[in-house]
Amino acid sequence: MAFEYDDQNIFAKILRGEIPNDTVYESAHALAFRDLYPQAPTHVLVIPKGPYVSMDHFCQEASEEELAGFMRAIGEVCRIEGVSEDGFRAISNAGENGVQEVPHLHVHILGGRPLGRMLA
Ligand code: DGP
Repeated sequence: MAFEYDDQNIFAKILRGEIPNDTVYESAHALAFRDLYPQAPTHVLVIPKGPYVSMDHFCQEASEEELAGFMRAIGEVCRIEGVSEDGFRAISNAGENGVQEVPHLHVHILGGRPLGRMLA
C-alpha cells in the first residue's frame, strides 16, 4: 500500500508552529504534547517530526534514527510524567478500523489512574 500524507492535518500544523500546543518533550525526531481532550490525568500524544500517516507507515519507511528517536521520546514522556511505577497505556489508532482521527502518527500515553481492561 502507498501511504499518502496530508500536510494540512492538525498535527502537521502543530509541528510547523501554526497551532499552539502544550509541549511535554521535544527532540530532533519527536514532539510530545498534551491531548486537547484528556481521558486520564496523564494523556500525552507523541508524534514523529517526519511525515508519517500511521504506525505501519512509520515502521515500514522511517530511518533507524527516526525509529530510535521516536521510541526514546516515549520513554522520556513516561519519565517526565512519572507513570512508570503505577503503569500506563500506549495506544496508536490507525486508519478507518482503528478510528484514527488525525492522519499523522501519534501514540497516546495514558496514565495516572486505573484504566480498566481494553479489549477493543
Ligand atoms: P486519534 O483518534 O487516535 O486520531 O486521536 C486524536 C487525538 O488528538 C484526540 O485524542 C484529540 C486530539 N486532538 C485533536 N485535535 C487536537 C489539537 O488541536 N491539539 C491537541 N493537543 N490535541 C488534539
